[in-house]
Amino acid sequence: MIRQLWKTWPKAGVALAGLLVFGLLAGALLLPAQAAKAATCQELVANGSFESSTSWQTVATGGYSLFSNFLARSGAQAAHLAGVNKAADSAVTSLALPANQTIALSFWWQVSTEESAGGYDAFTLLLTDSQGKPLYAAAGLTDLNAASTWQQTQADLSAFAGQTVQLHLAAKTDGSLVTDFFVDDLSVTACAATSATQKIFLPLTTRNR
Ligand SMILES: [Ca+2]
Repeated sequence: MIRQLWKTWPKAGVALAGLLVFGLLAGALLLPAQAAKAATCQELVANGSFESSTSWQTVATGGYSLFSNFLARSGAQAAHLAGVNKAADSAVTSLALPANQTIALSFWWQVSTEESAGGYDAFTLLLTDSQGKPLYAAAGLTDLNAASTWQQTQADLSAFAGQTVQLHLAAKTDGSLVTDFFVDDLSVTACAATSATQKIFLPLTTRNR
C-alpha cells in the first residue's frame, strides 16, 4: 500500500505543482484586472491644489503670483485672486472631459473684504468651451460672501462629458475697499458609469425555471 502511494506520489506531485503554477498565474492575471476595475474615477485637474505655478494661465492685475501661501485650506498654497483695487485677475486651465462619464466639480473658497455692503467686488468660476464661450457658471461670489471659514461648492458637469472645456477663475474689484477671493482644493473627477443591467441579468434568468 505504501509502495502504491510512493508510485503514485510523483504523479500527484506533478499535478499539485501544475495546480500551484496555474493558481499563481491566475492570481497574477486577476490582481491587476481587479485593481484597474476599482479605479473607475480619475482626477482631471492638474495642480488643483495650487501648490505650484503649473497648468494654469494667469493674469494678475497686481503683477504678483495668483498662487500664494497667504491663506491655504490644505498644503502650503491656494489661489488668491484680487486683493487689490481695480483688479481683473484670472486663472484658466483646460480639461478634456471623457465621454459618457459622470463629471463632478468641487472646490473650496473663502472671501475676506473691507467692504461692508453692496457686492461691489465679484468672483466667478465659469466653464467655457475651448474657445472661451461660456457654458456654465459654477459659482458666483461677491464681498457679501465674506466669511472666516472655508466653504465648499460642488457642481455636476456631466452634461459636458465628451467636450474639451476650460475652467475660468476670475475676480474683479472696484476702486475702493479691497476684497480677497481664495480658492483651494479644486477638483474635477470623471467616473465611469456603472452598468445596472449586468447586475440584474443573473437573478432574472435563474428565477424563472
Ligand atoms: Ca472694493
